[in-house]
Amino acid sequence: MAAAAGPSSSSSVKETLPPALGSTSQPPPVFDGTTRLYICYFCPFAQRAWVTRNFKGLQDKMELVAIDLQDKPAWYKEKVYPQGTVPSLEHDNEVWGESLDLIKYIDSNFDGPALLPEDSAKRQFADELIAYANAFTKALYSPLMAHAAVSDEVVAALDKLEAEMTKFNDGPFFLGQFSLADIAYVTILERVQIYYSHLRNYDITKGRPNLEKFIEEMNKIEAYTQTKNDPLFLLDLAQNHLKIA
Ligand SMILES: N[C@@H](CCC(=O)N[C@@H](CS)C(=O)NCC(=O)O)C(=O)O
Repeated sequence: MAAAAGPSSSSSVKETLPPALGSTSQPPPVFDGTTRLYICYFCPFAQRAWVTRNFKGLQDKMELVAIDLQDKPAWYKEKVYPQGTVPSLEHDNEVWGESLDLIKYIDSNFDGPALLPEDSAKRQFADELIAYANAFTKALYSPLMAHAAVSDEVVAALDKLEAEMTKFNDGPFFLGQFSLADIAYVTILERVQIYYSHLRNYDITKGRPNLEKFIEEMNKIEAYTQTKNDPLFLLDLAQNHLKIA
């Protein structure tokens, strides 16, 4: 299947991103009716919501507010999202969070191309894949944070994704069409590919052609590529802040 083209794919102009707000920045006029997506430019969870927004062509309807997590403004927790994490979405006088819930919320409540298939078997599989995304993230990050070798659990988690990608035999995406399931994994894969390559000399795509093709096709989708960071910057950030090694 050819790369899916979201509305943002028609333009190669990179959106001008607002500067990240820190502890001395004024808050936006919260609950004034504007829909705002609070993110951090380097956060894989926030990136899921950001890709969803871009793919649905919501750039003009959902304002990005970038938070500087290294100098977090107190008002973010006090006025916007008591959990204090990104992403969160201010919409209709309420604030929604948790990236995997949020991407479903954005898909269901806003215009733009549907990011879940109609087919009920595929929808059920999408739910299963999305539900597994946190466990996958933990499986891949844990050995890096524990400074441990590539474990059987890492290999098994990657092999599981590789196998899931052929379930409906219409790749390169999990469900034939580009969907929330792809968004749930791609921002994590982007990072672990860099970390494992640099820190373990381990290529996560080696012997996993579906995964390799998936990453290749994702890199043709502008809604995603516009949210990517420099690989070495991500590596440095994770080494310094997550203490991965
Ligand atoms: N389970 C949450 C995790 C969100 C999360 O942990 N985000 C991090 C940034 S990557 C965060 O906001 N941390 C709070 C902080 O650094 O103060 C989700 O999926 O939305």
